[in-house]
Amino acid sequence: MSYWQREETVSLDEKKAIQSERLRATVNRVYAHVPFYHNKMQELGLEPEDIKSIDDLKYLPFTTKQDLRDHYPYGLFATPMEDVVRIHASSGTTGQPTVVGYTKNDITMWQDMIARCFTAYGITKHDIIQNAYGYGLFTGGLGCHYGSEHLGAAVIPISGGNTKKQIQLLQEFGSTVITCTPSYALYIGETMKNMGIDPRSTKLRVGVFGAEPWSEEMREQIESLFGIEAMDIYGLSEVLGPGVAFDCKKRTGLHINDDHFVPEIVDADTLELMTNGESGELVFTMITKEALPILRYRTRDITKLYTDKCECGRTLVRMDKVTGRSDDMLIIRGVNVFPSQIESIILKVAETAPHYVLILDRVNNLDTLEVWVEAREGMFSDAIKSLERVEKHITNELFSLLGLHVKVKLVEPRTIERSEGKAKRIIDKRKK
Ligand code: DLL
Repeated sequence: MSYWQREETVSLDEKKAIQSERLRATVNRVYAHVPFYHNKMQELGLEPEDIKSIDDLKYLPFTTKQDLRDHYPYGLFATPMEDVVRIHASSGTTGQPTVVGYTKNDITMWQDMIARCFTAYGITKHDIIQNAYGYGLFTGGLGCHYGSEHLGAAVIPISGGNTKKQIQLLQEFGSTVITCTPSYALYIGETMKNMGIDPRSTKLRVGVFGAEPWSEEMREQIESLFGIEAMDIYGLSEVLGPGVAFDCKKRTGLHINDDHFVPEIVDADTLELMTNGESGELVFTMITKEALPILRYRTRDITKLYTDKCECGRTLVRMDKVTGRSDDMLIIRGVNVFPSQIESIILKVAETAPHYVLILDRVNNLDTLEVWVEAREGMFSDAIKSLERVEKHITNELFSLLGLHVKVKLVEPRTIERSEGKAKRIIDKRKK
């Protein structure tokens, strides 16, 4: 078993000591340099000396995306701009983008976090990495790029999109690793098939997929489509970008790099701390970031934490695969539904392709949910009866999982919009 850094396997006592020291330093710094935290801590009657160890994390104030927006663009930075060497921003569908900054040390740390993930996936300097995450303000492209170089691998900076070119390079440059969103991987595989190219015929052996929720069923589909190992990478711009957490080969959850980002799980409504193994909103405190150290950032991602040691030897805390965000959770007639739950049912059905969209509407003051899913090639020439049979089967499966009647519509192959980055799976007509 190989690791990138010693900190991945330290004893829990040593980890606690590392975290406590780093937290104290961070709290001192933000108190001195970020008026937002200075004021918040004063309101709570907290002095930096009150935070003695990681156990005192719970006394610190939370930070939300709105707080970042309110201090747009650089108001929460803890270093002067002359020390900032990189700026990224998350697009966000509404309002201002969220701006994040990095010092030289932050970039070095980020490279190491990516190298940790890639090492756990079995990627080495001998690999050729086709980096199909978008380059630009999005953290995916440059984050994985610098990490790949740091590892010593050869990175192809193709960015997202340009699917025919992706396929050409996969074939001609001998890429052994591809990094992109899982939905884009499916799209590349599908395009290869349409061009008469077997997606299993390339040298690819590992895929590094993240930036959006994807189910275990989606993982199986991608693995069998390309004949590769599909590994999960998690992260968010406000905390770092890609590289906050990663799958290991044991696949018992994602290891969080908790010597840099300390996780907590809270009840999203009451903000009460949950115990390990309980599901709730993931919160991160960045204890080594220089430019933008955020205390108790509410991610909106829903997951659980596990502290027992993984068979891989890492002592980094694990979290469940993130299957949804609290703001993506659909509340349909009082029932909480995550798109990923629907995905896992659809992908088990042989007659459908892994492309779907959820359409929400309100009819006579009642929420309705329709699931449009593509039929596999050839299905549409079948009798209407067999289409109806498949629709009914999915409706029944969804009913037994969710207790909710969902209208399922099989649509013709290649009619649902494909994505080159994060997939858009929800059309909410109620918001109009
Ligand atoms: O998506 C960073 C990233 C780039 C991660 C490339 C992995 C690979 P944001 O655009 O700020 O950052 O979006 C962050 O995406 O809060 C999750 O809701 C979701 N997300 C990211 N990775 C995963 C994953 C990047 N592996 C938001 N599984 C996060 C599920 C994920 N959701």
